[in-house]
Amino acid sequence: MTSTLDELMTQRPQADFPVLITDAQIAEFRERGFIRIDRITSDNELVWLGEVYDRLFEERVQSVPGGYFDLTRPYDSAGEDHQPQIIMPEARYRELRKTAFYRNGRFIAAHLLGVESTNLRGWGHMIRKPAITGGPLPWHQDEAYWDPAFDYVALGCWMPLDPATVESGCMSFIPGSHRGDVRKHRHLGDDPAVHALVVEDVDTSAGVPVPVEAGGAVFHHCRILHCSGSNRSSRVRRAYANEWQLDPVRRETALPDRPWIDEGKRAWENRAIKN
Ligand SMILES: O=C(O)CCC(=O)C(=O)O
Repeated sequence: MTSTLDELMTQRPQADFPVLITDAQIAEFRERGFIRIDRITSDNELVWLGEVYDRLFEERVQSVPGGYFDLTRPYDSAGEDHQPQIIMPEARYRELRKTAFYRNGRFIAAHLLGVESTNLRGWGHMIRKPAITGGPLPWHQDEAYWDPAFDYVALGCWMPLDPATVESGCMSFIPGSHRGDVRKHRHLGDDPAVHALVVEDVDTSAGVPVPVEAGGAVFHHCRILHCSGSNRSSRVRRAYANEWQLDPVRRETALPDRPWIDEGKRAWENRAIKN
């Protein structure tokens, strides 16, 4: 008999998987804006997380209101999802905060950002690229999704649950681009009802694909330019990320407006009214 999600949560394996971070890796992160590590979790936890992940997507779980949507199609589109995302699964399933992936992610993030780990807040998201039909996620900066009235000290810790290769849709990064400003973005297809943002005017020829084994991870700065490819392979590419950040600090002088955020909010609210 297959377990329910609540039953699966009680089967979480021990989170005993210590990791180390070296000075050289910290220097690399600060210079290039990202690093890859070979392993962040145990084999057992990877299997368990895979079962949890599959079940969450099968049931299209909304851990927070509206917390399941396709990233690259208008909200509420009918038919097969191209790139569904689940936001904050740990808000409902607290066991996800006790994993080696979560704990090690926070530990490494604190060293990379040079802050106390107890001051870091984490929230998760899961992105699923189905075999063959899973589309690309265009070039963007994570901070472009966030309110420009605040300053952020933040990074993402992204772990694939299947090998992330160039063929299956690994991420690519532009080394050093995290030192720049947040660029002008727009919604994919110029449709604010599509969640994914695209950066304008970027020379993507400097992009470096970063394949990662299942259970490895990439840490990337919230301003680095990055994207992921489509999944041309015959198996799903599952990824689970936690964003780690200090509490955002209100800026004394605002950064340039990010009109795409308000456009997206309006489209999101219209969607909520429709439902
Ligand atoms: O999972 C992906 O394909 C992309 C994820 C991403 O862009 C991110 O976590 O910032």
